[in-house]
This record gives sequence, structure tokens and C-alpha cells, in this order.
Amino acid sequence: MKKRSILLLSALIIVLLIIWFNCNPLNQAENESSLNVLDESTSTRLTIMCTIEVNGSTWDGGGMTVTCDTSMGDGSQAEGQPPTFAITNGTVRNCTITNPIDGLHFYGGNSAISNVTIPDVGEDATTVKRAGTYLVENCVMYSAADKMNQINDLCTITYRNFKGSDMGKYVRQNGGTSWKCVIYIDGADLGVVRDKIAESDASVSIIYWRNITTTLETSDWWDGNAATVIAY
Ligand code: ADA
Ligand code: CA
Ligand code: CA
Repeated sequence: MKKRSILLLSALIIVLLIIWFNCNPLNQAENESSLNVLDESTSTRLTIMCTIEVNGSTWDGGGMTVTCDTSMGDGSQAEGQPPTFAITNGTVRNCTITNPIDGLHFYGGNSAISNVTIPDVGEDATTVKRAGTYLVENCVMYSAADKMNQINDLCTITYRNFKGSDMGKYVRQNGGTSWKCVIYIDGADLGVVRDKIAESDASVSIIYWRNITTTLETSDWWDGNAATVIAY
């Protein structure tokens, strides 16, 4: 009888120890750090459940694929969906993004993306959200239902050595805006463009371009009544 009580007591102590270990607040920091990561099984694929904020640093994917969980959005033409990356004075490079939703957003400073591949663009691929100086280089991006690159604030932005196809517009300064942006398109193999290479409603904006190939008729490359367009 006494033996049985000791056994039961031991079992109870073991159960209590297990519960304590799993609920221990000291373990919570470790649990929280895995909240943003669903699948790292091969360490080449990262599924995220919220935007990756890059602030004053370089995020180098080392060739990995980043996928936005469908709970974040589906990358349809609905406005206001979250981006995969929000970049402030930083750089994102060397990754492929699947289900990119609203792609990569620039929030100021000197920011850049390079070697980013998006096989199937979502609502759009890159967006200038705040004033700054930006570089989009060596990127490969396909299938934008409407815009590939959107500009919503003052900036100087260079798109260099781009490869892609199947888009409505390659670059669009936000419709109806009159502030100045300076756009450089330096090397773009655009394949099929359905509407315009670049469009801006601001007469103060300037588009510099060189080394562009596309199936679009040259007379349709630029929107008729806006920015100054200069081959350089
Ligand atoms: C459209 C829309 C803008 C903005 C933009 C974007 O042009 O009219 O308000 O949402 O898309 O950033 O995708
Ligand atoms: Ca849009
Ligand atoms: Ca967008």
C-alpha cells in the first residue's frame, strides 16, 4: 500500500514538472521567436505570417524562397494588402518571393533591392511609400496584372538590369499626383507590356531611359501628356 502511494506521488510530481516546464515563462522568448516562421525544414524556404521589416540593415536571403502565408492576403488587385518586405534605409537581396501580395515597399532613406525574383507578381511588385532615394537592380519579375512598379511619393529611383514579362505598366507614378520624381530605367528586358512602359501625370517628373527591349510599339512606350522623357 505504501509502495503504491509512493508510485502515485512520483507520477504526480513528474506530471507537474512537465506542465511547469512547458509553461515556464523563461521558455516563452524562444517560443515567440518561432511565431513568424512556419516552415524552415530545408532552410531554403521561409513562410512568413507578417511583413518583414528591414530597418537600417541588409536582409540577405542567400537564395532562399520567401512565401507569404495566405492569411496575409492573396495578391489580387485589391488595394491595401500588406507587403512582403517594408524597407527603411536598408537593402533586401538574394531571394525569390512566392505569394508576394503587395511586394516590396520603400519607406525612405537610401534603400535598395537586388537579385529579387518574383515569378508571379501580386497586386504590384515594388512601391515607393515615402520620399527617398532608391535602387531596384538585377531583379526578375513576371506576371503583373496591372503595375509592376508603383511610385507614391517624391523620389529618385533607378530600375537597373531588370528582366521580366507580362505586365500592364512597368512604372506608374500614382495617378493624379503632381509632385516630382526622377526615374531612371537603365536596362530592362520587359517582354510583353500591355499598356505603357511608364506613366506619370506630373509635368515636373523626368524619366531617363536606356537599353529597353519590349514587344510594345515604341509609340506606346510613354504616357502622352506628362513627364519629360529623355534617352541617355
Ligand atoms: C492604385 C491606387 C493607389 C495606390 C496604388 C498602390 O494606383 O489608386 O491609391 O493604392 O494603387 O500603391 O498600389
Ligand atoms: Ca495598386
Ligand atoms: Ca500596391
